[in-house]
Amino acid sequence: MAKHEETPVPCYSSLEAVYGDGSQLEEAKLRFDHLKSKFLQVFGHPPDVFARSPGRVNLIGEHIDYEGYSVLPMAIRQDTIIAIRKNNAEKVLRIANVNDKYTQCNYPADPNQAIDLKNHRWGHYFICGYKGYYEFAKSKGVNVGEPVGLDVIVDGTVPTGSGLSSSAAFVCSATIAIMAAFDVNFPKKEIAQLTCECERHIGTQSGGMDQAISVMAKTGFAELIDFNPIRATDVQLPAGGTFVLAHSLAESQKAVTAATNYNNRVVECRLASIVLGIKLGMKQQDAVSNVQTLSDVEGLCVSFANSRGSSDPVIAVKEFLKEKPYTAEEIEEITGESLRSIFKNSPSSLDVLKAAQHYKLHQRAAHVYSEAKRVHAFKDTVSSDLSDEDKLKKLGELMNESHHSCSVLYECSCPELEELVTICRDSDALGARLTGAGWGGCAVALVKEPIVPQFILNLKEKFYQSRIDKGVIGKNDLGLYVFASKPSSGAAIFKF
Ligand code: NG1
Ligand code: MG
Repeated sequence: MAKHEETPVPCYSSLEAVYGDGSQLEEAKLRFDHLKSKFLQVFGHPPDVFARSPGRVNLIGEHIDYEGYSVLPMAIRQDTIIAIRKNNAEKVLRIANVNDKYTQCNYPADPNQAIDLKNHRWGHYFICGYKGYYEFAKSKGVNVGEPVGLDVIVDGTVPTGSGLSSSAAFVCSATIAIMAAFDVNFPKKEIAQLTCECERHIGTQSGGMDQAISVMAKTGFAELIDFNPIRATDVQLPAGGTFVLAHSLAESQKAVTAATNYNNRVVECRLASIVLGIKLGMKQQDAVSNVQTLSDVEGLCVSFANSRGSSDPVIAVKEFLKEKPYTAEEIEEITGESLRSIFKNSPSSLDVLKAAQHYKLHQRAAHVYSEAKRVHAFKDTVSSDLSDEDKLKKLGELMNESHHSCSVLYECSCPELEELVTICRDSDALGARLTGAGWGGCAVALVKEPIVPQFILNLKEKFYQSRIDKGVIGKNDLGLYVFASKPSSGAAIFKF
């Protein structure tokens, strides 16, 4: 039997295969019916085909996917569904949304168009998928023909800016909808790779976690995702524990703040790896040309650690990267090349250099190497012969350590997330951490199943009530911001 990731995105003629037969199915039926009638109303004809792709919660392994390290997310039930139809009459991509907050975006049907990053629009994410499809199809020798118009309506339930990957749910669903409209399909792992690459058209130098889990998830399992090449291994979580997601109500606008947040960290990691490479014996020029990520120099770091009787790459970080932030001049002194020249081919990195005061190489590298280890400790704990109770306790501890590292070393938390994580722990979570890119968005807490209702009540009382009173969120909307989540299924196509 072909491996799950080698098979194409499944195509169904009914919703049950994805949404089960419970209350989720009823909700899905309403959404798909609404999407269909809205499509007819906006475009004057029904859609041809639908695609869906879910958001995700990352359980552990934060800000390490782009450094080449494995991560451990699970898909959530919230997703993006898209209705699509080719429109041969006009060479226009008309992208509408069921939510009036997002006004219709029109783009030319031109796969080579540049995305206007200075004017961020929600429809840009669709164009990422559009460009990605053409780039990939051409590389596969598919005869793509002349571009045609596309009519599209989007319905997303993944809260935006919440670290639950609404962006990847949108990009993956868009790419798969476009493929379905053109009647082509590819193995899931290839779609995971192509969507990872094409989401970078939005200007963030993201890793591939979100797209990989959105495309390849399976009901009932979290997945250990490896990169280069992308691979997913099922992880069956121990019985008796539930992951609860809670929104800090601080929105993280990653596409807009990339130069000081997300891309800044990618640049710092690259500089940390080049400096480590040089300190560990590489020629300056070799390091600058060949070292991209901390995983590229891990071998050197481990060899050094071995000489000190350890196998922990953090030993090399402690030895060779000073804790005090580096100035650009200090790094240039070590590399023998200007930072502008090192990043000359990456406009978004040049934006980082313009905005940066200094570079915290020690802290970022220490986070990445230690977080990469925690992911494997998490996976090993799950498959160990400990009792479920002991497993859950250990997983909670690893989540707490991960949060500490994100907060102190990677500095991707924020006051609201700190408050929320503390409240989760005070409310008897086994562990709690920020999830996703951070700087706002959600926390994920591991909670013993029987206390979940009480846990949610505590969060309501200690975190949300004052915000409800101030009108930050509506009193009936709490369920949108705090909910228990089970591992849900990955991308799918629907033809009815
Ligand atoms: P979110 O939380 O969806 O913005 C981002 C990246 C991931 C990963 C995490 C941090 C994108 C599309 N995704 O996720 O690749 O690096 O941050 O672990 O930018
Ligand atoms: Mg995102």
